[in-house]
Formats: sequence, C-alpha cells, structure tokens
Amino acid sequence: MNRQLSIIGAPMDLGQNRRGVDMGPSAIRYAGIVERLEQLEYDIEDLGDVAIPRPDRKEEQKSHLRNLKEVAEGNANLARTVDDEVNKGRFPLIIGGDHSIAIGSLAGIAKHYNQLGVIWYDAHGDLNTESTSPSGNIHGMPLAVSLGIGHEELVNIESYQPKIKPENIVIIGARSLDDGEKELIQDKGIKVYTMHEIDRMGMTSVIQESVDYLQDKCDGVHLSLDLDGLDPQDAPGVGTPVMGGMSYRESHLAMEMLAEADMITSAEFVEVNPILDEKNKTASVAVGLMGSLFGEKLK
Ligand code: 6HN
Ligand code: MN
Ligand code: MN
Ligand code: MN
Repeated sequence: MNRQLSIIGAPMDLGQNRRGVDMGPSAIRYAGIVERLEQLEYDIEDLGDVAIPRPDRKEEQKSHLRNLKEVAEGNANLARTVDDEVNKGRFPLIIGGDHSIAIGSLAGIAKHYNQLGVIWYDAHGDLNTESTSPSGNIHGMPLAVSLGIGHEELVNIESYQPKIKPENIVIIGARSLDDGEKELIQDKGIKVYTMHEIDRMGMTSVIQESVDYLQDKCDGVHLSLDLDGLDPQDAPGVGTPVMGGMSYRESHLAMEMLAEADMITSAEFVEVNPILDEKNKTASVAVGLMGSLFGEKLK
C-alpha cells in the first residue's frame, strides 16, 4: 500500500435534496480519521475541503438534473485536486459529501491508469441518466457518468471520456436498482453482487471473486464506498437508507480482505449526513472501515 495519503474533503450536498451531507467531511474528521490512520504509520496530509459553489436559488431548475451547473463546477474542482495528488504519487482518500463527488474523483484519477477498476459498495447502482432517473438527483448518476453516459457537462470533466469501462466495475450490496439501471447493467455486462448473492455466498467469497475478477486486468482499483451500502441499523446517518444491507461486521471483513489483497489505489467514503445520524455513529463507522482498509489487522 502507498504510505503517502492525502485526505480531500468534498462538502457537496447538491447532488440530492437532503441538506446536511455537506457536513460529512467535518463529521468524519471529528470521528478521528487522521488520528486513526496516523497510528498505522502513514504520512498523512489533510488538504481540507475543495470549493463547492452555493446553489443559485433564483435560477429556475429547468433541467431534470438538479443543480447541474454547481455539481459540475464542484466536481471539476475536486478532479483537479485529486489529479494533483495522484501526480505527486500520493493516495487520494476523498471524504464526502453526496455520491455525485465520485464524478470528480474518477475524473481526477482515471487518466493515470489504462484499466482502472472500480468497486462500488452501495445499496444503489448510481447508474441513472437524465431520462431514467426517478428523482433528477445527480448522486444517483455518477457511475453512468463515469462510463461516459450522461449530460455532457458531467461526462466531459477534465476533457476526456469515458473514465472507466463496464468490464472493470464490481457493484457490491445492491438492493435498490431502478429499471433503467437494470437495463444498463444487462446491456453493459456489469458485474453486480446483490444482497441476495451476498447472503447466499457470504462476504468472503464475494470479495475473493471480486479481487480475482479485477486483479489481473486492472492497473489500479478505486473503492467508492457509499455508507448506505451498510444496513441502516449500523449506518443510520444517510439520506437514502435501504433496509436489508450489509452489516458493519461484513463490511469490516470486506475492508480487511481488500487490505490483504493490496490492490486499492484510491478511495472515497460518501453520503455521511451528521444531521440524520445518531451521535456521529455513521462517521465513526466510516472511520472504522478506513482503519481496516488501511491495514489495521495487518499491522
Ligand atoms: N446514492 N436510484 C435513486 C435515484 O434517485 O437515482 C437513489 C440514488 C441514491 C444515490 O445513494 O448515492
Ligand atoms: Mn451511491
Ligand atoms: Mn446509495
Ligand atoms: Mn479488525
């Protein structure tokens, strides 16, 4: 594992309609991210937060993409910061913020790899487009956008597309997929482990298969972990909770196995909303999972 770690906050709440998720980076810092990772002897630099524009309240929402201009601009800022850190040879650890920030993270990261793999740990597929989205919320679209499918202002951030290829994606924990997302998954042949598979196979096999699937063909793997992938009992502070999710223990095991496989080259933890949380529990869970991902067990 790269021992040089840069923490980048992305206080974005414009990709969905519940306020408070912009305070996710503060909640995660308050839960002790720096102290936790310092114990593991990383060289850590907390770069603070990238600039996210305020929404233009006077502007009519003409499009079915809520806050399109601001989400695009915030993600362009994030992409530049992430790109700089990867250029310096540092591991970018991005903390959100709603999941629309994956657009910027991947825009900054993917240009550095020929075959970037992505593990999308989430209750949702985040594969909607303007026409399939039931909500108009861009946090339900970042995986599609990164595949080059979506509004040109989002797809072309950092002036290249697509960022990733369908055969390099693994979705883990899906249990709320919209019809258009299911079609896209079929069409593109994207590998998905739903809760059904996780229950039948067990998390050990799911992660082992995912590692085998990505390891040889990818030259880097980005982990995009949406806290709503976990069950709302373990991670209540999220804007779009879905029952029947992965437990803290399963997730902890998943992170430990990824640490052992030593293949994650960038990561983001998103959708922590301290306003909806119970005593910062979800931020603490996020920090606990980072501890495992960055090798607590191996040390
Ligand atoms: N997330 N599929 C729903 C939508 O509005 O597109 C929910 C998306 C949730 C997105 O949690 O990152
Ligand atoms: Mn998500
Ligand atoms: Mn989700
Ligand atoms: Mn452990």
